[in-house]
Amino acid sequence: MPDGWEVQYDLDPLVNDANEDDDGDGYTNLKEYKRKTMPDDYNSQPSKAMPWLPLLLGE
Ligand SMILES: [Ca+2]
Ligand SMILES: [Ca+2]
Repeated sequence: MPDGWEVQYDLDPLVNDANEDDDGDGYTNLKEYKRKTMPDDYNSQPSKAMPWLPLLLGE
């Protein structure tokens, strides 16, 4: 994840926190980044209207 993105959401660019889930919404920081949702906001989650997206992203 780009450092600028991490700083924007109060994540630490020096730590590999891609697999952390800071806001506890069930999506890792990396997944939130890929889906352009907010990793520090529980209510900002990847849309469940696009169940095919993980396939597209190779997850
Ligand atoms: Ca999360
Ligand atoms: Ca979130």
